[in-house]
Amino acid sequence: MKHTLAIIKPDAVAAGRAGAVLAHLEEAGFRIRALRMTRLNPDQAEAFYAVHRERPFFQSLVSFMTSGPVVPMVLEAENAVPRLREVIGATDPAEAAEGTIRALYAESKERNAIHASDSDENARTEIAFFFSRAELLAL
Ligand code: FUP
Repeated sequence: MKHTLAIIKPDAVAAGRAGAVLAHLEEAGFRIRALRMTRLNPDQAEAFYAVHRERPFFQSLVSFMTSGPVVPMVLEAENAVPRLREVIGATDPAEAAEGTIRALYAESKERNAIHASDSDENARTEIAFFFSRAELLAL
């Protein structure tokens, strides 16, 4: 699978790091194939993170993800899903490898700068969540 979904989260956008994150992704070899800036409402954030609904951090995560604009995008590379997971680093920036996006730009486990799909199946679902079939036909 050549495509995955990334979201630059509200902390990184608010900190003026969206451009730096995009540059990091391009330098890591990803092609940006679709991209927009949007702001999620609570229904959208809850639906996107539905698998985490029972987790103790769920409401806080929804509140954070709706706190400001986000930048969802479709990225292309060979083995896009595992490759992007490497480039973003661990969920907790304290555990993220040096030079990864989260090591560089994340503030905490919640305010961690970027989302990336964690499986090919989730990548398909998450890409379809943000981008229409018409937009994706150009890919
Ligand atoms: P990841 O796939 O690395 O984004 O991590 P998870 O799927 O485990 O978690 C999804 C999101 O939940 C994270 F990006 C941030 C949030 N989260 C918390 O806010 N607190 C936690 O303890 C764990 C995750």
